[in-house]
Amino acid sequence: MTSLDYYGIEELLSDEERAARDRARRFVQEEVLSEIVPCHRAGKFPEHLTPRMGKLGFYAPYLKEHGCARLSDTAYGLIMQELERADSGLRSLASVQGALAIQAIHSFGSPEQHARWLPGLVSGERVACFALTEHGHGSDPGGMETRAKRNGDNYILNGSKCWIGNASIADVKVVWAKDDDGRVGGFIVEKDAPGFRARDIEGKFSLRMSRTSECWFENCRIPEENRLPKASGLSAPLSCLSHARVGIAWGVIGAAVDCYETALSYAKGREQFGRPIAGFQLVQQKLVWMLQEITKAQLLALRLTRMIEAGSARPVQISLAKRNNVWMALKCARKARDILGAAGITDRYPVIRHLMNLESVSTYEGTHDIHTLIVGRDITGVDAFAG
Ligand code: TGC
Ligand code: FAD
Repeated sequence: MTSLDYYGIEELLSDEERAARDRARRFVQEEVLSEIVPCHRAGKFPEHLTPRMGKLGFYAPYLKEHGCARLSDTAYGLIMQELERADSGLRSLASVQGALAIQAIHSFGSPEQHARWLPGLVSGERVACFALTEHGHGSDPGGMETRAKRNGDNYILNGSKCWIGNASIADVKVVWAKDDDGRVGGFIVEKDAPGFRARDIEGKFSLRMSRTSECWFENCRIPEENRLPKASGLSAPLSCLSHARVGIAWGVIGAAVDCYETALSYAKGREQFGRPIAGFQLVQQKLVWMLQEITKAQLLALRLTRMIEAGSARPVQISLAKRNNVWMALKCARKARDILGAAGITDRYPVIRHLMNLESVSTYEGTHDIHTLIVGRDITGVDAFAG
């Protein structure tokens, strides 16, 4: 299958990276595409894909231990691109399970915690969530109100979280809460922990093929050994976000390419005024804009993961890539929908679904404007978040 590659990015990839991408592409074509429209309409994730994606090594594939795939960061990005080409909800599952939950336990857990939780999560036999956002604290997670109070050999968790992917079904919940010293810590809440309850958020027009929940902790007792010992302060969850934002910067290219290819093919086949609409200058302008911005986004994403592989990337550079590439993909989806005319509002074509999904992607993992201010702080030295 050919795909948009105007500047020969293919030549810059290793054989292993191409193989990882092709494996993900095959999985999407053979096992996912036929499921998407019914699942999207029903507002359900095809749960049987969770262990299948684990088997294929899609969760935190850049990690080298605990059964992870030991691939490059670029290969990770390419896998996310193929998943999001199908649906942002599919990539989201891999982001939450891998780059957020597995990453948190891997970075901040003890060897015993690694052995206890990582194998089941990497294989996808167990489902994880990453609970940072609260009802009253989204962009400012540092203001979180959830508390973990020490009580003998336990912690007592009180508070709530909102907009959490898979929280209602997760076997392993990575929950961020402040301890008695007011420091942010990471706590593992296991399935059926007394005092935990969750409810799925209904009525979503975006990311419908993904479960999103709100949840509450009411005197939820968890043993001391469920605290991640190396997580101390807000930088712990924020460092996990960096890994997921890299996956998003690559992933949304997949959604944009799908929109571009759908619009190009439609424009060549659709006739108005006696000729294909692809021949009209205004339509060509939209298609060329998409091609141009996708190509720039590909080069940005590739350079970013090459810097990560070399150990030289800074979190602000990840912010810039997340910000630019999601913005680019949303604009592509919007232009593609326009080119499809009335057909663009139905799920006979993937474009309107990508467009709605990308609205979530623009908000989560730091909104477009929050990333503006993160980069703005870096280049000006002035902190727009300081009160
Ligand atoms: P600030 O002072 O900036 O930072 C606090 C401490 O954290 C460090 N830090 C980072 N460390 C590692 N990686 C990063 N990306 C980091 N960003 C900051 C920082 O150096 C500092 O360390 P220290 O040692 O000095 O304490 O804190 P602030 O309160 O001013 O933060 C503001 C801001 C905007 C940067 C931050 O809070 C932020 O990123 N807000 C956006 C929130 C967000 O992205 N939430 C995502 C929730 S998870 C999610 O959406 C999952 S959806 C997944 C899916 O389905 O795909
Ligand atoms: P707010 O922070 O209330 O922001 C509202 C508006 O105000 C935005 O436009 C924002 O840019 C703007 N704004 C805020 N502060 C400033 C400022 N200082 N300057 C200028 N503008 C500002 N979270 C998790 O922890 N785990 C998950 O698994 C998860 N999954 C999600 C799945 C979906 C589908 C969605 C939609 C969200 C998910 N989130 C998750 C939450 C997500 O990270 C937050 O929605 C996001 O961080 C924004 O927070 P908010 O929605 O509370 O918006």
